[in-house]
Amino acid sequence: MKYAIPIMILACVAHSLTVQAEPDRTRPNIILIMVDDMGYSDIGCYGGEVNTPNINQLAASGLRFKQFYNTAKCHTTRAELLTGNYAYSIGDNNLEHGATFAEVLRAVGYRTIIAGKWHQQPLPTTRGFDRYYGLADGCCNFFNPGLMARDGEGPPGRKGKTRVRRWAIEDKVIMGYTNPDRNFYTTDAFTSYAIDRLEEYRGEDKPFLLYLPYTAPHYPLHAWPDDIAKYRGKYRIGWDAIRKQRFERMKELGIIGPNHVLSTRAARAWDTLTEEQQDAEDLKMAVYAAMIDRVDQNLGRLFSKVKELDEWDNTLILFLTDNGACPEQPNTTPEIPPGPVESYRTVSVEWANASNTPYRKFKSTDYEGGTRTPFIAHWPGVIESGMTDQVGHIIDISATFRDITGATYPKTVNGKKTKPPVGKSLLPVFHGEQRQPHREIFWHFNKANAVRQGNLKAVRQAKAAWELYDLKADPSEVNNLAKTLPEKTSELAAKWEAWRKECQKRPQN
Ligand SMILES: [Ca+2]
Repeated sequence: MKYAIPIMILACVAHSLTVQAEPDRTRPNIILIMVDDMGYSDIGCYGGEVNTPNINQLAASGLRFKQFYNTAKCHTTRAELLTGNYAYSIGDNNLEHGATFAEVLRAVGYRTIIAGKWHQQPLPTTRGFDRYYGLADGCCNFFNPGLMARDGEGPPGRKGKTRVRRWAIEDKVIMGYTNPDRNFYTTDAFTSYAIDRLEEYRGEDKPFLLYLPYTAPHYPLHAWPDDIAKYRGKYRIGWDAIRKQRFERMKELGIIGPNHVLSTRAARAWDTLTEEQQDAEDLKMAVYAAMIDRVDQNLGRLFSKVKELDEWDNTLILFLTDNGACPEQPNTTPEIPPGPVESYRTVSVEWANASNTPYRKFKSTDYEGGTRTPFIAHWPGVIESGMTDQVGHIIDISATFRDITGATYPKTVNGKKTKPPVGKSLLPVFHGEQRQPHREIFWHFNKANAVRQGNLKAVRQAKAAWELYDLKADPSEVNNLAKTLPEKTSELAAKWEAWRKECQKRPQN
């Protein structure tokens, strides 16, 4: 017994050293920016030709992740990002067994603001956010999310005649929101709301959390004419040339390495199109680029505000996309070209393929073209500029916030027990250290399934046979190893099935 006390003391000291590391600073402000359905290589700092100087500047003085993942779909990404747990583990549409990072951070004194796309039930104001403005639904018309035509305009383009989009201002739902101001455009409006809130809370003795999930560049293709004009004609070289150009630029930047190859083109060769078709395709991609350009312009406005408030040096900024570029084709106004409020158009499959250069496939699949996201972390004085190959996932973001602030994950939220979160803090990576990686990372959306263990990844679509890729030797997923390594393939498939069963277990209240 005489050694019991010293051993206990040693154990306590060891515990405090490993678990209760001091946070870097006293609770920085946090801005989490997410774009919607944007491909891996659209922005300049990841190899794209779209003009994104503000995001590029963030990347130049921040950390770029080369292997960071989302869930390949809008609402599941939001569920996992917000709660730090897998979507089907906590309730993918209502987060009923998870705590949002707003709930977590508000409990340690944060002012919590969201402007943009929520895509969950119920509203953010019931899930830890003090203030909300935006689209509670999945997508909408950028100029007029409602049903009513405004003076001088035709009826707003919509996905379907019966489709009414859920909008909200604070805790009030508005089914079909029409703003009479002809200068209304969602990307601008979300940013203005965010800037106004930062101004409103200027001088408040609280750090802020600003979650800014933009709806751009998700369809419909809507942009201001001046922004479209900057890109009109630039895409006449076609998707084959754009893919090659991006691939070379990504190699030059170091975003991809010597083992990357350009995956096979998704569909039509550009030179099989008529001149008229090529012109129509050029317009589609010009509008898409203009939408991303507009996000960047708005981030310039936001960053100026943060600097004016003298908060820039104490603000962690994260930027990512919620899933890969989208091949869906709900073109409900084929007779109206993309751009204006009356249209409802999408990019072609081939452009989505180019957006995901060099990776295969798209949104809603668990191939790298669906799940790999550009991810930039910027925090003056803490994060040094550079790039990292360390693998991360959006479930890690909530864990990172808790690690930085010392906040804890509540055991219950709104009377429901939470499941313990599975994300791991990115703070060691921010510090330039090698972190202990996840043993496995899992994906599941609808018919898309995948698991990554080290560099090996098993993936399948629509219950087809599992495929196996070595992402170190073959990051573009062109060489299926399932027949060469059948035992490993089966082992990973079994892990995925076991994980799926674990997700279905819900805590009993
Ligand atoms: Ca999306």
